[in-house]
Amino acid sequence: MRFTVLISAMGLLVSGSAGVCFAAPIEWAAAEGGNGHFYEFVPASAITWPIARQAAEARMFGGEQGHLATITSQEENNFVAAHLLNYSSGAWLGGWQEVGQSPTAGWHWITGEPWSFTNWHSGEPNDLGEDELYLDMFGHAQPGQRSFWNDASHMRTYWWTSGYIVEYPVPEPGTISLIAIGAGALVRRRAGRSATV
Ligand SMILES: [Ca+2]
Ligand SMILES: [Ca+2]
Repeated sequence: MRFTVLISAMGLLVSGSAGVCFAAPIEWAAAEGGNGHFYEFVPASAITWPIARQAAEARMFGGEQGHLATITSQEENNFVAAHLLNYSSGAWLGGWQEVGQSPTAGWHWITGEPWSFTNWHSGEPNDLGEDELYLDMFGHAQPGQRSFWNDASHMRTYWWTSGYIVEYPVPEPGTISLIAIGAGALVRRRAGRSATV
């Protein structure tokens, strides 16, 4: 928990210096029943699922490559919704469906994890008007539907999807302490600078 707070504080520093409101990766810690993975919401309006997937896989944290988040339990869904959706009207996740299936069949996670847990909103997945083969999570744009899932088209962008959620595996040993040290140095440098002006 203490570590999560430290990383979150670093996220605030990052957002403050960049002038962009988003959080740095936060840990779903084992002490909270989590898997030790890190998650972040990346704002990107008018982005399609394939581009979001590429962008997620280009990101690194703790020496590990990211990917669109794979939500394989209610607890993981709850964590993501609680910690990341405040920034998002909705977000792409790492689920996809084979072409030519019924709306509910042929779904996979991009990591190859079993497709066993789902959190579809009522009436979803529905292939609304066309094949909708890609997964998004509703956010604050739809208060009554927040944290529930929708199938959507890879060809389109959506007003309720303002970015994507990236998941990172457990960091490589030693990388987090370096990040923490870097954050501490940044705090000291900023504090010193503000004292002189
Ligand atoms: Ca996952
Ligand atoms: Ca749909």
